Amino acid sequence: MPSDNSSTRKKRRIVQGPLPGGEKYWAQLQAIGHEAGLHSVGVTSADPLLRARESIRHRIDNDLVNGMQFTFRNPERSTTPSLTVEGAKSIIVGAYSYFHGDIDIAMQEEPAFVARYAWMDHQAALKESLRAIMRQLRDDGHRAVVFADDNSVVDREVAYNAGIGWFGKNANILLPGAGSFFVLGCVVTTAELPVATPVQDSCGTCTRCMPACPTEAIVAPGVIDAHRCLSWLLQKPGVFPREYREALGNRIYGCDDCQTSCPHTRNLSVPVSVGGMSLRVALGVRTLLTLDDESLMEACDGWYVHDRNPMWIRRNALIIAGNEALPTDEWKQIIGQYVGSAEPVLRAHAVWAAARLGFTTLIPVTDADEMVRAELAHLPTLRSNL
Ligand code: B12
Ligand code: SF4
Ligand code: SF4
Repeated sequence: MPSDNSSTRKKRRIVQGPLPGGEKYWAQLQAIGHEAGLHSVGVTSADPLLRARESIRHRIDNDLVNGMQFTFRNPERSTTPSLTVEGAKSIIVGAYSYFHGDIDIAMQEEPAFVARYAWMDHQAALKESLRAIMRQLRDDGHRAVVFADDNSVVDREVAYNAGIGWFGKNANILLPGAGSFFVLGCVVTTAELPVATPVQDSCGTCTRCMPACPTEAIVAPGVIDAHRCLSWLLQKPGVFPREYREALGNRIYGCDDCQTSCPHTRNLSVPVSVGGMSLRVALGVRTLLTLDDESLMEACDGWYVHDRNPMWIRRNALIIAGNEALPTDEWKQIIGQYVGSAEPVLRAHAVWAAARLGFTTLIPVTDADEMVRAELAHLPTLRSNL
């Protein structure tokens, strides 16, 4: 997802004399960030992120990446701010709350839950706030570019360095007194600014998030195994690992368990107003499985969907159906349609759902595709609550 790295040179004003920097200037920029809606604003140097680079290499070497690209594709670039913004001296980091309290949903059908960070486009709101700082820097003659959830910067590492929060054992950055329901982004700039001191660890002896993870994906404090993390498995193309399908429950995008189990996040989250915008807390599973391609992609707007192919959302929805649907005639018809799909991936997950719901007459003896045959050889038993 490219950020705001449109021609910086064009927008930068030519200013005579020394450019502003230092403590007073930083206080002014910080105030602009707060005014624009950022909960916390910090600053660090634009030096290479050597610890993050080492961690990324460690994840790659220890087979914890499971096909993720993001910052793992080009670790050198993602951890060298000056390769992204020439002459970069400082990184201003902002945190934007995505906590909207708890919302009751009344749905006519089985809900498929969306993790809080995707209830609305929080990244857009975050970037808008960061742009207020960027504009001031550019007006003053500095180079300045906004990044958020972009592969050019490791957001959590710069947030930690900028004194925004500490690294929780759940790998998230937790803000003192406010928890981790925050998206993070930054402005990489040529301005020279005073560097913050990192926040001290406040996890202490707590380890609650580790056993709270439904798939035991937190394999060491701060280390996530992407072979197990539901958040990644929902995005990754291919067969959803059989051993984690039941644990997926009714999640359709993202997972919040390692955060909702955290006492800091659960008790101290800072609610943010959405200004009349609607929140996408959950979508109906039946709806997801019956919409046409275009409407489905619209319903899931803003999500990372591999190759923008709605098939991956349907694959995930079929697993939720196997976990949550009741064995009614309507469901039999829906699952039956997917058992007859031209896409092997959908047939494979549909036979799994059919077995969970006890629709044995829908399940073929064999299939032309190897992936589906593998499913047929490992069918689950009827769901225990049916
Ligand atoms: C790849 C990625 C993922 C992957 C992998 C996550 C991971 N932990 O590596 C997947 C798809 C699984 C994922 C899931 C989520 N993600 Co994500 N993700 C990213 C992305 C694109 C890159 C992260 C990265 O580079 N990881 C590389 C590894 C090496 O970094 P790390 O795990 O943070 O490692 C650090 C720690 O280990 C620490 N460290 C070193 N030594 C020690 C020792 C101890 C004891 C500890 C505790 C830490 C520690 O230093 C390392 C280097 O910084 C960033 C955006 C970006 N451009 O940065 C968003 C980002 C990290 N994700 C974010 C969010 C919101 C999520 C989810 C909560 C979404 C959801 N609800 O499903 C989950 C949380 C899962 C989790 N527990 O981490 C936010 C985090 C906000 C925050 N407050 O921390 C980010 C920053 C996006 C954004 N701009 O807001 N994500
Ligand atoms: S996001 Fe969910 S699956 Fe991933 S580490 Fe956290 S609790 Fe585990
Ligand atoms: S649950 Fe405990 S260990 Fe995990 S991030 Fe929160 S405070 Fe740290």
